[in-house]
Amino acid sequence: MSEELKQIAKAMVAPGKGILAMDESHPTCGKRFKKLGIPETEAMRQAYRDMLVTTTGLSDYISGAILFDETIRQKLLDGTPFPEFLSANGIIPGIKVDAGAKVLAGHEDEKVTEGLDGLRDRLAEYYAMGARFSKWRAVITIGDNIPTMACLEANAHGLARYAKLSQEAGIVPIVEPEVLMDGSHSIEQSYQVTELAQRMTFQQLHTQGVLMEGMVLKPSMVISGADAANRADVETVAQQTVRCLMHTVPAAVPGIAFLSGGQSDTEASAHLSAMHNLGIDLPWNLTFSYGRALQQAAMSTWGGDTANVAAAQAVLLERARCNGKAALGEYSPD
Ligand code: 5MM
Repeated sequence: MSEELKQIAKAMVAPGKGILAMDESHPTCGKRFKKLGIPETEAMRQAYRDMLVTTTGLSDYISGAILFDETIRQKLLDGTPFPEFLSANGIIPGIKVDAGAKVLAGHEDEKVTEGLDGLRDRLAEYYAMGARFSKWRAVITIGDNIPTMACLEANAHGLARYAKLSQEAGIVPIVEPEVLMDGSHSIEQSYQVTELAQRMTFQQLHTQGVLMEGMVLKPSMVISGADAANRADVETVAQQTVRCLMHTVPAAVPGIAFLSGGQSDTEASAHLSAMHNLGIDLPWNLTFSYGRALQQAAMSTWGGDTANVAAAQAVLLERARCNGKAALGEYSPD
C-alpha cells in the first residue's frame, strides 16, 4: 500500500506537470458562472467540465485533476464517466473530500474545515470510483488579532486526521493549508502566518503518523495582501515562499503544488518559475495545483456556448503549457 501511495504522489508532481483544481463547490462555481451570465445548472457544470477535460494535449502538462463530488459521479457528454475518461487519457482522477470551511465556534472571523464524519466510508466509495488522490482545504485569514491558535490548531488537526484516513484508503492526500491573500497585510505578516500554519500542520501530520512520501502539500505562496500598499515583487515572493518551505516541509515530501489564491494567471506562472531560479537545490518538486489561474480565461472564452469550445480549450492548453514551463523554471510572459 505505501509503495502505491509513493508512486501516485510522485506521478502527481512529475517534472513539468501540475494539477488542475476543478473541484469548485456549487456556490463557488455558481458565483463564477453568474459573473459571465452562464446558467447555474448541473447541465452547464457538466458541459463546462467536459470542455476542460477533453482538451487535446492536456496531459502533457497536467498530471491530475481534482473533481467535486457531483463531477466524479457524472458522465461526459459522450457518456463516459469522468474518472474513467481521465485515467484513460493519462490524468489521475482526484476528489475534494472536505465539506467546506465553516465559522469556528467562539471565533466569528475564522473558519474551520469540516468533513471528518463518515469520511472513511466516503473515501472507500471514491477509491472504487477511481479516485487515487484527495484534497482537503483549510482556510486561514490574516486580520486584527487573527489567526488565533484555536483556528490554527483546529485546522492542522483536521488536515492530519483527513490525511491519515486518505492514506488508509490507498488515496494520496493533498494537504492544503491556505493563508488567504485577502486584506492589506504585508509580505512579512504573510510569512509569519504561513510559516506557523505549515509548521503546526506538519506537527499534526507527524503526530497522526502520516507517510510523508505519500502526500502532497498544497500551500499558498508567501505574498503581500491583495490590497497592500507596495506589494512585494516576483523575486521577493519566490524567495520568501521557498524560505518558508525550507523551514517547515520535510525533504521526504515528494512535491509541493501551489494554489493560485486570486493571483492573476501570469503572476501565478511568474512566481512559480522564479522559485526554480533562485539557485537553491530544492529537496521537493515545486509545481502548481491552480484553479482560477488555469481556468479563469478559459471559462470567460467559453461563456456557456458550445461554439466557443475549441477556442476555450486553446486558452486552457496555453495556461497549462505556461505553468508546465513554470514548473521547470522556464516560463517567460512571451
Ligand atoms: C477550485 O476551487 C477549489 C474549491 O473551492 P470551494 O470549495 O471554495 O468551492 C479550491 O479549494 C481550490 O482548489 C484552491 O483554492 C486552489 O484554487 P485557486 O483558484 O486558489 O488556485
